[in-house]
Amino acid sequence: MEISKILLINTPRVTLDVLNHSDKKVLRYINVYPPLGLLYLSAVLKKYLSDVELEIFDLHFESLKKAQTNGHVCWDEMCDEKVKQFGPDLVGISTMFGASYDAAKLIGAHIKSNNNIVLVAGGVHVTAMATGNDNSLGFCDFVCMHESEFHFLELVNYLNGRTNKIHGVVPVNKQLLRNQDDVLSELNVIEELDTLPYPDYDSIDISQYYKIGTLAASQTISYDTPFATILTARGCRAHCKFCSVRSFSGGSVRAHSPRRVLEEVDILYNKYGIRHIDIQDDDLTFDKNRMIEIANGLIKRSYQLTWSDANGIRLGTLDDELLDKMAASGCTFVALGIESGDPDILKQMRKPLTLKILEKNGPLLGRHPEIYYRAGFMTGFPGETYEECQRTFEIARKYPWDWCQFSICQPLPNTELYNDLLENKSGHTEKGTEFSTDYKYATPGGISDDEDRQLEIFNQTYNYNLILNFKLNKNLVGRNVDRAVRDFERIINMVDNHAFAWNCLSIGYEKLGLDKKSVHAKQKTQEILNTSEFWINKFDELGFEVLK
Ligand code: B12
Ligand code: SF4
Repeated sequence: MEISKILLINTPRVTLDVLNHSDKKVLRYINVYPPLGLLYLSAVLKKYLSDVELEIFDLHFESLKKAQTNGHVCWDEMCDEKVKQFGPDLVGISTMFGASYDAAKLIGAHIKSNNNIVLVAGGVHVTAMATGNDNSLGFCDFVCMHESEFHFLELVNYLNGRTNKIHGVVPVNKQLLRNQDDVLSELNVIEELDTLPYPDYDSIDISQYYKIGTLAASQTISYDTPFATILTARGCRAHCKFCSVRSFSGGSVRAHSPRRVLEEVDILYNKYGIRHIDIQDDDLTFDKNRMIEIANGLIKRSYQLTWSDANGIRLGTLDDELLDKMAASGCTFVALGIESGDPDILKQMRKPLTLKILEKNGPLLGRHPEIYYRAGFMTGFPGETYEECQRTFEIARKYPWDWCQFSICQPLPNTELYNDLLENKSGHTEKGTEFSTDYKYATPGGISDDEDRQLEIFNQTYNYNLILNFKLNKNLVGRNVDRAVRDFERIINMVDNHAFAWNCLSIGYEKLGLDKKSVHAKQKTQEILNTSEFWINKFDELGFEVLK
């Protein structure tokens, strides 16, 4: 078999049900990120294999585009059409998280069943599945593990008979191996990131992404801002128990040089007209001087360009000098992983954060309000009590971030948390993948059967969200009403019947002197309350007054 044509597919992150049955307007606001991992793979393969043709098919982007123009989305048909038109010998599928794993399995199995094509899967989630010898991998022939630029290149060379050994690959279909010991267990780790070519931005229509969807940091840019994503470094110094970065990328940070980062920004800005960049790093500010050098380079360029880090920066790495530089260089949005307000839970999580760091650096944010801060909090960590959870709420209330994002603890495969739960409990854990998609409350003994406790965690978390982000929204009570209004407008774009958001909008518009809009928002609130007992009860339970 000769591999001369490769098709790389970005797996959709939303279900067919959502694509085909949602309000078209809502689909416009779904996150649609350029498939950065596939762009790196494409760049490396094109650099080293001049006789192989490669195309990227961003099925997430194409599905959303089709659904928004009233087309019926059928992945089988879309893939069949693409496979027929391009004629690949090998198809690569990316599976980043549990949420897209089912889709990857369906698409992979469909393509394999109808064609004589080698199917390769890669990405964080499938790496975790293969590490755990999960029995759901039958949809592919090989899994390329971890960062796969060179594992994938070597695999293609192996299949083409140019090498006899492969690193970083799990063979699912062993018949494709010439000898069973051709696979070596060591990984090919990319130590010097600058040796990688730039992501192959030419292989997708990157300047069109902003027309189809949004970024997680989109509240600080207008919807007509062309955006892209970059990765300036890989890995993270911390080892939070619930996070898979360490097991995927190793325990240190490998970084591109500031020169190289700025060159990539130049290309995105000048060649593709990009005006906002979201940085995907897990530990962007691991080296303050490096961050300042990048920021200085951006300032010097005087581009009409903004940037964000919605993946998360460590609060403990920030200081006035750094935040000044970041803001001056166009940073509009930073996410911060705070997770808990309880010192013991923070320790158990191995979060690189203490109450002391919070006390010292929390107030910093208020001194740099040009940047929008979204703080992330996790509830329901195994064994967490109601009172410990309540401390998270107090901390969330205390510091001047713009938005608090609450999530219920979700054990991700190939994390210490997940492995502990597997060890401590049988029953529910026979099928390990259940953890990855479930949002169930977890205890140290495994996923809880206690439905009352699950419900309590859910209600507590949901109520925190309604109280802190709506009823007591710091911007709405006077700090930055424009910013608050933008947030609530964004919410009703996605959830038109959110009565708290409409009530907040009526308050915000009134404060801004936008009387007509305020009246409209009041009417909308009232309309929802006329038909929804749920919202009537929530206003009542949380003591939120409807603006009359
Ligand atoms: C951007 C991002 C998102 C974006 C979407 C990105 C996208 N393209 O669609 C958004 C904000 C929407 C998002 C959402 C979520 N995310 Co996210 N996200 C990321 C983030 C920060 C960056 C991804 C990235 O671009 N990486 C850079 C590229 C270069 O790396 P890569 O994609 O991994 O690709 C490399 C390899 O994986 C491999 N590879 C990848 N694909 C393929 C395919 C083939 C064929 C081959 C051979 C190799 C290969 O080679 C590539 C090059 O080295 C990662 C963290 C991280 N550092 O990766 C988390 C991460 C992927 N997300 C994660 C999670 C958990 C989520 C959420 C479930 C969070 C939540 N609780 O809501 C949601 C998903 C919700 C949903 N229903 O869709 C986890 C996944 C862990 C897991 N096993 O599930 C990660 C790893 C973060 C973490 N450590 O916890 N996310
Ligand atoms: S600091 Fe963030 S990226 Fe690093 S290990 Fe913890 S959760 Fe993961």
